[in-house]
Amino acid sequence: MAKKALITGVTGQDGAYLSEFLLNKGYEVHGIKRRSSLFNTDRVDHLFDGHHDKSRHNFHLHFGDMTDSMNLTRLISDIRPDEIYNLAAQSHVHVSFETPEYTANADALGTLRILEAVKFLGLESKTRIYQASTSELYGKVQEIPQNEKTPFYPRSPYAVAKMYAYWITVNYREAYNIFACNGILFNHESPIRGETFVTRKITRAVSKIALNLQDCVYLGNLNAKRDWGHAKDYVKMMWLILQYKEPKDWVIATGQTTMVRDFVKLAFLYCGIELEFKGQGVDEIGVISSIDYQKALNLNIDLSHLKIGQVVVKIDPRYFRPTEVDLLLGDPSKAQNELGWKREFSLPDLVDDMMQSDLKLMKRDQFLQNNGYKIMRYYE
Ligand code: NAP
Ligand code: F7E
Repeated sequence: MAKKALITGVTGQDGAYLSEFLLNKGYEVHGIKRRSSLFNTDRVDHLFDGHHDKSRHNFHLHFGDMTDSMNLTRLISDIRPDEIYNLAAQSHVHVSFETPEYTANADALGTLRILEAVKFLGLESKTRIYQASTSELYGKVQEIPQNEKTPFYPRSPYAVAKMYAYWITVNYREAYNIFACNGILFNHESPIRGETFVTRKITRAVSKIALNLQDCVYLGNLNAKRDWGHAKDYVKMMWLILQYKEPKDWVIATGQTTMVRDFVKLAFLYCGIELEFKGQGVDEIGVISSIDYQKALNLNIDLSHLKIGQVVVKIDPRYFRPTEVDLLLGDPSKAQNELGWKREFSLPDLVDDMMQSDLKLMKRDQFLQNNGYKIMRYYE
């Protein structure tokens, strides 16, 4: 019998990669998606063959919501999963300042609803639970680097909600003997990262600037430092965490930290554009300092519309947060020693992967624009 996995947040970045990973391992995968007035399954459409094709029946989607206890309990009762990966969340830190109550409901109480359903249904000894915890728990960091023992100091409604989820997971493990684990994952990105997280916002904007579809990108705090890895490497760790001999909480990180400003430089450099930053605070600007036209031509990009000295990065204070997390740097030693955590993607590999994908998408937009179609504006 194939193992059954239930993934909340299946339509998100991690949900999509994890589904692919588990299907390749022979799992029967069930995902919970929200009803939406527009299609929201872009990231998993390639895995879904519809309800009527009997040849590939390992991937199932169910309507549901983290704010609906009855719905979650019924789905868990019907599916009786061996493993639950609780990935669903209002996951945008900045947005959590605008929607703090909803964020707490989905991210904190949503986790409780999953745990309580497993207990209520008597599945404590059958169902293992992975909780998507986060480096945001460390917030105003109490030590560098951060490990499993570093005290938490959350700095946003998102992080505070995730702190409740972290501790309720620990509590249900200790109180009811449920195999429930926290993966404290540091930032992980990919070509299918949500468009308003900073890495994807940058790779999309740089691609548009290189293709003459946009002049300049507006960003917030360029000094923030993040420990960025590739989501493909991280979903494998979610699975390994649930295969370990005992339930524990784990830091998954690269052990390297990079400033937002340097990520911007790497993304431009991919297209042959070198940047220098001038000025300070809200007046800081990113200026083109050299152009490698040949490197761009090798990517089939014509940079003749760009000039040395042109400003392509500006600051917009609307992207500043009321309280910021300045520096995250994870210490993944425990996962390296006990889970065998090793990653395939370095930071330059990640930038290359994202830039390659976004250039392809933006070339499609360029083609549409040249043929008279209006390109959608995205809120960033
Ligand atoms: P994501 O792309 O934002 O995906 C979030 C998923 O949750 C989406 O499928 C979303 O559905 C779903 N969702 C949101 N609210 C929901 C609700 N009320 N009911 C049901 N589903 C809901 O996030 P991600 O980057 O894949 O991250 C996965 C998880 O890991 C999240 O819990 C996040 O907080 C956590 N995490 C992420 C990172 C990271 O760097 N990516 C690091 C640490 C922890 P829609 O598609 O309909 O919006
Ligand atoms: O911001 C700065 C911003 O929104 C990273 C989520 O997946 O990872 C993610 O949270 C940094 C911050 O991710 C812009 O101020 C500058 O310091 O990409 P982000 P995040 O807040 O780190 C953690 C681990 C999670 O758990 C979350 O779910 O970049 N920044 N300028 C900007 N950020 C955004 N979004 N947009 C800007 O224009």
